[in-house]
Amino acid sequence: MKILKIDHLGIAVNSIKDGKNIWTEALGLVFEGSETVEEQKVTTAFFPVGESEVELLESTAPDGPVAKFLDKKGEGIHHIAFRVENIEGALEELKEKGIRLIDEKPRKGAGGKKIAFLHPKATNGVLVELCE
Ligand code: CMX
Repeated sequence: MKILKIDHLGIAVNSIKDGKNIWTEALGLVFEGSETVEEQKVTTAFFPVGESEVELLESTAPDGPVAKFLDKKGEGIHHIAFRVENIEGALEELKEKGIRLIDEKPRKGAGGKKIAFLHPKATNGVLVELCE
C-alpha cells in the first residue's frame, strides 16, 4: 500500500460552534465549511493546513462513535487519516497481514471520500482512517 500524505487530523469537540474560534481567530486557520455525515453520526468542520486539514468532529447522536469517545475521554485527538492511492487494495493488504480492521470495505465519508478505519487496538491506541 502507498500512503500519500496525512489527509487530516480528527479532533472530537463538544460543539463546533464553540470550538471553532480557537482554530480561526487564535491560530489563523480558515474555516472551509461544515458537513454532516449521517452514517457516521457526526458533523465535521474542515480547516486546511498546507496539504492537510484539521477536522473538528461534533456528534449528532448520543450513541455515535464521537459521542462515546467524548463520554470516555473528553475532547481531544480522535483519529489520524492517511490519504492512500488505492483504498480497496490497501485494505486487502492489511487484511492479509492480519491487521484488525473496523471496515473491510470502504464507506462514504465527508467530501464524498471513500474511508475505512483500522481498529485502535491494532495501531498503538490511535484510531487510523484511510481515505481516498
Ligand atoms: N481513539 C483511540 N481509542 C479509541 C477510540 C479513538 N477514537 N475510540 C474508541 N477507542 C478505544 C476505546 O477507548 C476502547 O478501549 P478500551 O477497551 O481500552 O477501553 C476500545 O477502543 C473499544 O472502544 P469501545 O468504546 O469499547 O467501543 P466502541 O463501540 O466505541 O467502538 C470503535 C470503538 C473504534 C470501533 C468505533 O468508535 C468506530 O467504529 N470508530 C470508527 C468510526 C468513527 O470514529 N467515525 C467518526 C469519524 C467520522 C469521519 O471522520 O468521517
